[in-house]
Amino acid sequence: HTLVFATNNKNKVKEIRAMLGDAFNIITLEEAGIDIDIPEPHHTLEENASEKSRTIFNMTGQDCFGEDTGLEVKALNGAPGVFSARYAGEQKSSADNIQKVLQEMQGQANRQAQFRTVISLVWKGKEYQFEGVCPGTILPEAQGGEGFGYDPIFQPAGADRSFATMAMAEKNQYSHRAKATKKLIDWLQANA
Ligand code: ITT
Ligand code: NA
Repeated sequence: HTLVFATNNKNKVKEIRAMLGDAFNIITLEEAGIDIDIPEPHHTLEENASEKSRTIFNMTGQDCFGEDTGLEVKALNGAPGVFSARYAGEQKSSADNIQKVLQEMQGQANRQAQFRTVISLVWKGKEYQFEGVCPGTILPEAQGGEGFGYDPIFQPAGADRSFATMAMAEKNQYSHRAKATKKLIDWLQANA
């Protein structure tokens, strides 16, 4: 089976490909020759994930999926959440986003946070969603050079160091994305 993955984030592709094995083949937007930045106009991960998969389904008619991910920090009332990609501003980098969270978390006793991924699959024109949550804490400073995004400041529950200190296979033992992808794979194996 072949699915188009409605993303422009190469790290997401790597992490999900590592889990899919041989049964399912994913084609990136780049490989499909589709050059668009899909808008994320909504205020929930669910709606933005839907926007990604439906936009690509409407363009290609192919089975496809997209995902939206957010870092939800308790002491920040769930921020950066759905705004994770542009928390420090539209043109800012991951390093800027990390700096903003670290600054807002200065002196905060409650460091609890979670990553949440919502995958939206469009299969034969119908939509299905799969959620993955990874609980953890925001570290006092950035740590490690692996991964991407907020990985240097997020320590998953059950580990003693950040996602950015982990090889991908180890991150996938804990991660939000891996949990949502597992549900996607289970669904595909049962229904595809
Ligand atoms: P799409 O093309 O799939 O939209 P994106 O990078 O814009 O890719 P999102 O809209 O889902 O992704 O934005 C989520 C942001 O949160 C993303 O830019 C990263 O900086 C961060 N992020 C997502 N997954 C992460 C992970 O597993 N670890 C650390 N940071 C992550
Ligand atoms: Na995006």
